[in-house]
Amino acid sequence: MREENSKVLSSEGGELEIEQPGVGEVTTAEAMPEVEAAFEEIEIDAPLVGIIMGSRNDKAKMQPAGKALQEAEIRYEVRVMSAHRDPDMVRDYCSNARMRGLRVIIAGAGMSAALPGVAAAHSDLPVIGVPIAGANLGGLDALLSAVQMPPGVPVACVAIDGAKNAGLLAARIIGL
Ligand code: RP5
Repeated sequence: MREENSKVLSSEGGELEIEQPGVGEVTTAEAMPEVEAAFEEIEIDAPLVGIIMGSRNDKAKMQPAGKALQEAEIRYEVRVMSAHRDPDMVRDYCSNARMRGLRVIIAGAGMSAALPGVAAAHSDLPVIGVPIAGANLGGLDALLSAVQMPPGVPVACVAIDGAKNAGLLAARIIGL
């Protein structure tokens, strides 16, 4: 049995008394074990890490992050969304991330890699940036974009094409 605000919830079934402070009334509520079971299942299956990337073409470079998380038995999800091409999608995903149960966001992008910074602007979760090497500047463009964040909007940045370390770091953050 656990207390949550003014409610007393039981996982053992049976009728519960719910006292509402200030009202002075005592009402009864029927326990709904099936509903509680459904919520428990959601918690069990919910991913803890969101791996996002700016393009489908980044997938191969980002795969080691997923592999590291898989080896650490940490659930994750993968989404493609570009800070420049899909700004609304990035905003919605990142601002809902904590509510959905995510605890870390890994954001990989190449060229002018705004995705990690934009993710950190829309979420207070730890964001790990992965700068991805493009055709022209060897990833220096993406590295500087991810690492040169202004004070107040933190992004942890791994090496160019360093997705494996992003996965390992996310696992360490979750293990704190
Ligand atoms: C970035 O621009 C992506 O992360 C990708 O690395 C780079 C090029 O994107 P594509 O033109 O290959 O989709 O937004």
